[in-house]
Amino acid sequence: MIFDVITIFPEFFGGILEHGLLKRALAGGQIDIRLHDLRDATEDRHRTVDDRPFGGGPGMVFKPEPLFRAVDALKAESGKSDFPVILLSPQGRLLTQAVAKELSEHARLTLICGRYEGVDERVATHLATDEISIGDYVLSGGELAAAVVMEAVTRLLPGVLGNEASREYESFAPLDSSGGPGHEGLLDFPQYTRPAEFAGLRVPEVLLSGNHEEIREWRHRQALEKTWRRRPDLLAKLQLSPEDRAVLEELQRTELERTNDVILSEAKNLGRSESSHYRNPSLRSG
Ligand code: 4HQ
Repeated sequence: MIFDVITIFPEFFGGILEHGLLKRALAGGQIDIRLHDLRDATEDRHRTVDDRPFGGGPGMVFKPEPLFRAVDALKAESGKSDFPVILLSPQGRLLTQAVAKELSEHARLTLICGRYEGVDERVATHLATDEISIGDYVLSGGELAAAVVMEAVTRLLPGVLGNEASREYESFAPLDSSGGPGHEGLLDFPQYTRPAEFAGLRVPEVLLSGNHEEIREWRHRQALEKTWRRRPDLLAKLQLSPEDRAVLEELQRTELERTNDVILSEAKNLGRSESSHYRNPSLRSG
């Protein structure tokens, strides 16, 4: 995979290329990251990349010409023009594991990093083939977002992860991994390591039991329950087994009972604090 990154801050990427996964993938030849200083695609003496917004308003906007020129140079150099050109922006489609997977299937990706108030809209409409956002918050530049895209995509490339199996166990593992030991779109089950007791906190007994079948079931149930509590939106997209659906129905029932108990005891407390005249006899406690 070749990543072409267009930025006014190529030095920004120094650190992340020298550590961890990206460093290893660079060394292993699975990826090449080519940093392009947008100012090299300017033609004026001051290497101008920005200008004031038409219509007024604060801040500056990236001019279209240097960006079009920079991408044209990549097309000329590669002899191709069919690679994705991605503008990082909060208006883009959200980066998900599925989007990362889709991007990882290309041989080459161009990432455009904006700064300031944004980028002339003609870049989004007539140069970029895709706009991607890494989340609903505001960054000062596209560089961090580009780094996130590169990391998420690189981990999916063949031969990059030392342990090919471990990816399957994680949150957001590909949905088509059924049949394997994967957790198919669920959040991670909790992990523990030694010591078995720390500050009075014990590791769940089942994990120390050595019973691998029970451990597998426990982990799956933990993943299911955590996903149900924290990310029900993820569950809605999954095809659950009848066993899993039974587990969720049971969770729902016990949760409902708990809520009812809370409401009932609050109602009783209310009754106690008000005049006995208005007290509902059915709520009166013993
Ligand atoms: N940006 N996901 C760059 C973002 C962003 C995001 C705001 C992109 C500023 C100039 N990019 N502009 N969120 O917040 O990708």
